Amino acid sequence: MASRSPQDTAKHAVAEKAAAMVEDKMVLGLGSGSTMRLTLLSIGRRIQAEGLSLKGVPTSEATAVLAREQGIELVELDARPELDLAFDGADEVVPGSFALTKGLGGALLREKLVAIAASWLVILVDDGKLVDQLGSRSPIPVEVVPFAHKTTARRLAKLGGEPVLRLASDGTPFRSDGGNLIYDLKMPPIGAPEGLAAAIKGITGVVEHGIFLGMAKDVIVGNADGTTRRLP
Ligand code: ABF
Repeated sequence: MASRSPQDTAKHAVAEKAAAMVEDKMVLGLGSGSTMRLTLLSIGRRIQAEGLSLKGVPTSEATAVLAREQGIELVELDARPELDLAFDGADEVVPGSFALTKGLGGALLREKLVAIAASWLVILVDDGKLVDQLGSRSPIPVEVVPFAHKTTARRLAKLGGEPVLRLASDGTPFRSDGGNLIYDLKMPPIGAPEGLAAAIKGITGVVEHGIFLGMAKDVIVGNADGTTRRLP
């Protein structure tokens, strides 16, 4: 078996820890990204071994496919608007405030809808994602409607950053699962994310942004040596 990179070791450790939090009959929020993929596989192993019966709301088509393969029954958020527990990855986490940047995977709108619905949102990251201020290592993804998106981008630029239209691997504009475009807003480190979040949300044409404030209840961090820690 090929040896794991330190980051992979950390992600596997976090995934195991998260899967251990799941209890029979829970309705879960299921985030997206590579750490979530490993978490779904770990949950799948528990379903096989222990016969757990679980339902889940997926935040992306990719997560929906994998969750179903693991034996998790998919449900609509409208049918189960209160989730017992949700897991998701993140691109940046500020220890202390648990402010997050999310959305580099392109699923930020559904991720935020699920995060808000969860009684307990657990964020799963390797320790490279910890930052003092949002914007330090990641741009802020902003999902916008395609209509007049360049005009929306010009308004985003007035907030002091550089909006870059996200492209798919074939060079065409990336489309979210909802059919929208994403601008990655490169910002200097953000001292007051509340103000920026409100300003972005106030621009007509913006559907949602990747700043998540006051949503995470728990952050589990994976270390390169395969240990994990919970942020206080
Ligand atoms: C989702 O996947 C996103 O909000 C975030 O952009 C990304 C993190 O992925 P990974 O676990 O692969 O770093 O959670």
